Amino acid sequence: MKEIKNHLPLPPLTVVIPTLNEEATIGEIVEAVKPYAAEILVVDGHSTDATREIAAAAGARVILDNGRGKGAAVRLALQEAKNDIVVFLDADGSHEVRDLPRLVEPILRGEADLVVGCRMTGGSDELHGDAGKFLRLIGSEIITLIINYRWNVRLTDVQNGFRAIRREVGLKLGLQEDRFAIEEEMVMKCLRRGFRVANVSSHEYKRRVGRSRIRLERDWFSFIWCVLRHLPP
Ligand SMILES: Nc1nc2c(ncn2[C@@H]2O[C@H](COP(=O)(O)OP(=O)(O)OP(=O)(O)O)[C@@H](O)[C@H]2O)c(=O)[nH]1
Ligand SMILES: [Mg+2]
Repeated sequence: MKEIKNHLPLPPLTVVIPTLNEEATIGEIVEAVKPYAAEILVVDGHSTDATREIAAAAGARVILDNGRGKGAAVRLALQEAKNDIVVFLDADGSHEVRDLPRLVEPILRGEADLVVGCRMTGGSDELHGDAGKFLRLIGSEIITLIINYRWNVRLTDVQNGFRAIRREVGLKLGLQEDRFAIEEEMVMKCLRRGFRVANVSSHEYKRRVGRSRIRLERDWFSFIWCVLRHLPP
């Protein structure tokens, strides 16, 4: 158990950080999660910069994904993780590491199987300010609404990559998405199987360096298609 001031004691956690060319930030992210993690697993998408070397030098276990995308990395991480609770955190500095204890608390209290950090209530620097961000915000809200009415829940964010899941649950879901739709697929498959999903507010910062790996034209289609495919009873 790790004692964290003002929070429930943390059992051993695996913190998974998917990376693709994140040499500018991966070192400090690994350092930042150390107080909370029993295992730090960096799943790398064949970076061509020094991401893997920096992550390993900072103390993370580094493995390679199959080259198909972040979703493939998430699926591999669930298999490889050594602990019962797995936390996912991006490598670009956009997630608030200090929120990690709050993120896992609903699982520790036995109230949830999957907890997703919520940018709508926690605030986001990525979803406001220009037309592209506005489209991401509206798209994300619509997907959340559809899921809420389909499963009669009242979630506030289903796409944020900052999340915690019971490993046993994650492995039962039969996740298939290779790219970024993995996040909403995980939520929908949990709801479909009767697992409990919760949100916890967490601020999203702008990616610190480099550019997003999401390509709106390709990935928004896969986001919408993924929702439609999993809706029928
Ligand atoms: N292993 C692996 N990680 C990836 C891959 N693509 C992206 N990532 C990582 O997944 C995380 C999320 O990717 P981002 O490009 O930041 O996507 P995003 O956060 O939706 O986009 P921004 O909001 O613009 O940052 C980052 O840590 C990336 O390095 C991949 O193919 N394989
Ligand atoms: Mg990002």
